[in-house]
Amino acid sequence: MLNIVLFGPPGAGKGTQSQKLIQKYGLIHLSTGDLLRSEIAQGTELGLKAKGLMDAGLLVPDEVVIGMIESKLAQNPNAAGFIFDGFPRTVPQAEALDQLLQKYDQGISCMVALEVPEEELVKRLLLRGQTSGRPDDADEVLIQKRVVEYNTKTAPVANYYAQQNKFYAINGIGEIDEIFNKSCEVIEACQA
Ligand code: B4P
Repeated sequence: MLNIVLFGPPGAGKGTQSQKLIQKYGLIHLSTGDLLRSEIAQGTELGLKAKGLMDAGLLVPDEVVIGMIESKLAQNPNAAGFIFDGFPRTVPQAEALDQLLQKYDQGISCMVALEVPEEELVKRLLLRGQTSGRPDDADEVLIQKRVVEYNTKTAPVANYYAQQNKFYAINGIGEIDEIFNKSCEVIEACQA
């Protein structure tokens, strides 16, 4: 089993790299951002609650995202493995993920962290906002708020995996294929 946590600040390239990695390794893509946007699009009660927080650049409560991941794991008992994209985003989410995977006698193989400076993140997200229609990409103040949320609540998750010797950082600046190749090198090293 190969279970990868793809980590990084908003706009680091997690979604972009996930698409390439799932194809290469035959993994299931679990993006909590995509799952939440799908709940919003369907107008579910969960989606309605999440929308206000996401549009304000804030994290959705842990129990909501943990519940979504729990049901996705249960729906895919025979998967070759998973790419967790945008999850875990807090230390309690990381602890919950370890517990959920234990039920299936699995664990996280490694965390691949994409490192991108704040200036570049803002640039990328504003550019994406021109076509994505995502309210959270619409203005710089909101993007800065997401970065602050990342620095305070999400960045400590890197340490959680570093303590388990599963943390690998990659420079997230450069061509998409170049970053992909570096990610594959890390994944293959942690698989060996
Ligand atoms: P996400 O959907 O995870 O949003 P994101 O961090 O902006 O996405 P990502 O980092 O994948 O974007 P990508 O790099 O692919 O979360 C949205 C919101 O959902 C959160 O703010 C939060 O409210 C909520 N949420 C989600 N998960 C949660 C959780 N676990 N707990 C609580 N709340 C949660 O793309 C960015 C842009 O960069 C793209 O336009 C792309 O084309 C471009 N790009 C990518 N690689 C590039 C490169 N190498 N060079 C130049 N541009 C590049």
